[in-house]
This record gives sequence, structure tokens and C-alpha cells, in this order.
Amino acid sequence: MITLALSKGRIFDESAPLLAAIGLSLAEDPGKTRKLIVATKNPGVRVIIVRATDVPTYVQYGAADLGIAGSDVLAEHGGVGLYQPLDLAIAKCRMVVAAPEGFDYESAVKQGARLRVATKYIGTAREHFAAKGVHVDLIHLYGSMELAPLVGLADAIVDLVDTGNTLRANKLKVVEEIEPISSRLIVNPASLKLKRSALGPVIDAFGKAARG
Ligand code: PRT
Ligand code: MG
Repeated sequence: MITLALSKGRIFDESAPLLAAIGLSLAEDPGKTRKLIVATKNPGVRVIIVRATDVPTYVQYGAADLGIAGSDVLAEHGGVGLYQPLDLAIAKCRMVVAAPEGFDYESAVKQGARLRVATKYIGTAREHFAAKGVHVDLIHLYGSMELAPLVGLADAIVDLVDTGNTLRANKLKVVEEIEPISSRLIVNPASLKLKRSALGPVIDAFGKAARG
């Protein structure tokens, strides 16, 4: 049996066509069922439904043989113990620094102001500002980062942007691009050795489906 770790929401929504293309459609809609282990059309493959940030952990420890995770989540996790054979080019967005529309971020940085930055992505943010030589105090949040500058918790945020609608609705603007984000197939290296005959074809099929 092969176990694939997936998260509900964007990643599942955008993985569904790939899964269908390779004969791994789910027996139940993960958005509706309360089951956390869901069968697929292939009796040799099951899916476990976990939080997006937990997908790398399940694969790292071999509780899942493979999974689909955002490069944002993988960067925070560190990628230790994970083989990352494929960029699936789904759930794309950008990691950015954003600040209130009226805030002169460039000047504040030039003047060496010590900025307070709220984010769920502490590792990515730390690396970004260190590379620029900008001193920041990072505040760790678990969601709704866009709120932080509006209520004086932070000067800026590091967060994901897709359409930009959430930033606009909260009178925030992008002040720096950090990196493009997409979802990756991740594989447990021991599983790959022990189950190569079963896993190899699944990985190849994902590759073909992702290339369209
Ligand atoms: O919800 P949960 O806490 O379980 O986990 P999660 O929020 O990480 O899951 P989910 O499903 O929201 O995101 C899973 C993955 O989707 C992320 O790890 C990214 O790799 C990817 N992804 C792609 C995104 C977005 N696009 C995205 N736009 N994840 C989040 N967003 C959020 C963003 O943080 C912001 O709040 O959507 C909002 C902005 O969207 P726009 O379109 O208004 O700009
Ligand atoms: Mg979410």
C-alpha cells in the first residue's frame, strides 16, 4: 500500500485534475467527508488528509510515502529527509513583503529603522532580511497576517499573495518580492528504496501529468 499525504483546500483543489489523470481520484471529497484516510480508485494507493504545514512531517517520518506541499511550507520545514523530485506547478503564488499603502517602506529601510514584521514564515523572513542586512523584529503569527499592520502589531508582513485582493481589501501593498511559490511532490527516501516498483510509476505519472 502506498500512502499519499494531501491537504484540503487549494492544494487538493489543484491536485485533483492531476490525481484524476493518473488514476488516483479520491473515493470521497476531502472537503466533505470527515474521514482522514480516503481510498483512491487505485486499490494500492490511499490518501491521508493533514494540515498543509504537516505534510512534510508525515512524509519525513515515513507515515506517508509521498505528499504534495507548497515550497513555502517546505522552506520552513527545511526539507530534511525529503526527496523532492517534481515541481507540480500548482497552487502558485508569490512570497512578498507587504505594508500599509501609506507606509514609506523604502525610506524606513534606508534610514535603518528597526521594523516589526509579522509572519507565519519566520525562517523565510529571517533569511530574506538578513540577506538584505535589514534589522527586523519578527512576530510569529499563525494566520490572518494582513490584520497585523492595521492594528499596530507590525509595520509590515511577510505573506503569500495570489490575486492581491486580500492586500487591496486591507489597504496594504507589496513592497518587496521574495520568491515565486508552487507545490512540490515530496517523497520519503526510504520508501523509494523499499517500494520502488510501486512508487516509481506513480512519480513518473505525476511528472507526465504535471507537464500536461
Ligand atoms: O488552512 P491551514 O492552516 O490548514 O493551512 P494553510 O493556510 O497553509 O493551507 P491553504 O490551503 O490555505 O494553503 C496551502 C498552500 O497553498 C500554501 O502553503 C501555498 O503553497 C499555496 N497557496 C497558493 C496559497 C495561496 N496561493 C494564497 N493566496 N496559500 C495561501 N494563500 C493566502 C494568502 O496567505 C493570503 O491570505 O490567500 C490570501 C491571498 O490571496 P489573494 O488571492 O487575495 O492575493
Ligand atoms: Mg488557510
